[in-house]
Amino acid sequence: MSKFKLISTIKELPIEEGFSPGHGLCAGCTIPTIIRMVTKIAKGNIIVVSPTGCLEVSTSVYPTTAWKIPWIHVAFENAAAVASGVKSAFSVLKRKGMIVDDPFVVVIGGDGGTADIGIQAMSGMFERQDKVTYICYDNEAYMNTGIQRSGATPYGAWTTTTPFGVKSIGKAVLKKDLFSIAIAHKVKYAATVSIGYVNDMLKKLSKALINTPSFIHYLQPCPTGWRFDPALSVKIGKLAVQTGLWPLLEYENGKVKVTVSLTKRLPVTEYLKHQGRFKHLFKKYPQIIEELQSHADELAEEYGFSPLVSTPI
Ligand SMILES: Cc1ncc(C[n+]2csc(CCOP(=O)(O)OP(=O)(O)O)c2C)c(N)n1
Ligand SMILES: [Mg+2]
Repeated sequence: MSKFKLISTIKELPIEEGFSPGHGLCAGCTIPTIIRMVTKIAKGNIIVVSPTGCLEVSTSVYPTTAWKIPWIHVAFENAAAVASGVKSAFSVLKRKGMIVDDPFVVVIGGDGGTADIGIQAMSGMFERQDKVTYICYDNEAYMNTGIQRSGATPYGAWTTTTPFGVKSIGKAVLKKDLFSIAIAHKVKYAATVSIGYVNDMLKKLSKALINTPSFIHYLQPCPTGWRFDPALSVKIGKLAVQTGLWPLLEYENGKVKVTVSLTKRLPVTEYLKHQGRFKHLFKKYPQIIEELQSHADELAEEYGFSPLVSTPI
């Protein structure tokens, strides 16, 4: 990988595509964006492994495929294990002089496949320090099966399995912290990314490919499951960051640092109000909004963000 170049702007990306537009993902879904980025950064020298999820069902309907690079669909439980096996097979070919450059091996899976069903294989892969990058696109529920809650669904959110009602606020427990879980394994590199901050994302994807094992946690605004206008995906990705609910972080050389610091922090309502999955909080459960604000305030204190501003930026 000696010729590998760190990319930090869209202009530097090669023109060749690793993923074609003929897929069935929803309007406003930004999973294709991160895939196009990572396949371009790798200059096509990449093998992707995916568990089941929106990405898989929408890009590989027999007899078609949207993938222009080698892609393997496997079960939830073994995506990371399969990736480890693929990487070690190529390492052996390289050691024997049969290939010059072994490909980047990347798992791209949803939050259900990562935080819940596939976490054991991912943990093993990190613990063994296998040279694989794991990207979790986090749309905060089991979306392709009909919007069921996952371990990554946020506090207070409606899903079909966390309905709101007289006695229910929606999901009653907090979102699982995948970034910290990855760091606890002493991975070489981990980062959180957002579609609202594309250059930050490009830099982090570049670093993640060459500093393995690595973990990228991508907040994936989902118009269908979060109930918002598909035109707003990028705006919602930005608002998640600007309210302090989705801090843009990076872990390398054993330290966590903030990559986009907030000089103007918005109230969490600016993020919540666009999304139907939080509508009941405004009508019936204002105390949950206050709790979410306190959570954002705690994160702001931890990461040194500014006090709240009351008007949108
Ligand atoms: C072991 C197993 N359990 C359940 C399923 C059914 N199933 C298919 S996709 C899916 C949800 C995946 O959620 P996530 O990983 O968040 O991906 P998304 O659909 O949101 O993209 C489930 C439960 C399955 N295929 N295999
Ligand atoms: Mg999901």
